[in-house]
Amino acid sequence: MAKKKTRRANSVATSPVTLTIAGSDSSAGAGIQADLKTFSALGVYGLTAITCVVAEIPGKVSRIEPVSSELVREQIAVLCRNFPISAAKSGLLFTAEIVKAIARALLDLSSDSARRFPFVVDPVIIATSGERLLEPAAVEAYEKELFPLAALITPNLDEAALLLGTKIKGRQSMRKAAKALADKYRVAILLKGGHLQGDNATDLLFHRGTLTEFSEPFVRAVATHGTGCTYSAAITAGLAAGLSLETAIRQAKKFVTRAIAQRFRWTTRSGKNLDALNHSI
Ligand code: PXL
Repeated sequence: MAKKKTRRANSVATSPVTLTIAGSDSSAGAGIQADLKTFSALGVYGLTAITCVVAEIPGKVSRIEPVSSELVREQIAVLCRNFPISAAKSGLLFTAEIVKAIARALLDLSSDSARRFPFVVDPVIIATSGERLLEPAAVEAYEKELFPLAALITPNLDEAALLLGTKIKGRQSMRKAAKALADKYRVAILLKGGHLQGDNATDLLFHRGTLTEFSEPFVRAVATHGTGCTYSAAITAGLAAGLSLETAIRQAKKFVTRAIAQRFRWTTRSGKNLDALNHSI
């Protein structure tokens, strides 16, 4: 990742530029807020295109409303026309119409080859808490329009099971699923096995016919959300800084593991724990 430099007062800086296209999480542990904090911690400048606004606390979504698809598209268009974006990611997109608007905005750019950048798609369908976050019709729009534009797709086990229409249980079926997804969508797949509890959280990258394993100690933290957002944002930051896919994932996995291990905790008056990732690590 880019190093943070100590600079004299009043000196102009430049930095790799990233873009996140995602939802706003009012509790700021996931979504756009997690992405921006991750980008800052890793020394890249983050731009944002907001897709929807979520009123929530960790573990409980209270209300979601979309931004108009025209406004989503315009945010992406003005940013891409003007900033030297090196890598982008998507997070919660909420509706099929928004998924399609994003695909169109990115396709408009790709006719200009100078503006092409790696695009990491975190297919946010189901939150860590098990809550469904994406309208069902949007899955088909992802498959037809957005996955073909991706350099990497990062499903968790529930999302992978939904995309493949199978159950994924155990290491062997995880390997099969990563390969099946890569074959189905013809793109690199990072299948996150965090929800398969064990001593390690192991993820599998299937890329150009090769399977690579990424393992870090599993941190038992029940109430954290935004781990997937943080992970894909950290990968995007690494790609923007010029790292290979493997190195970007390896460093990102270490970053998200530390952010969980050093999480914040507050207790509500009713005795419930509110946990949030710590991105300032
Ligand atoms: O963690 C998934 C997620 C992504 N994006 C937004 C969210 C959440 C979970 O709550 O609110 C905006």
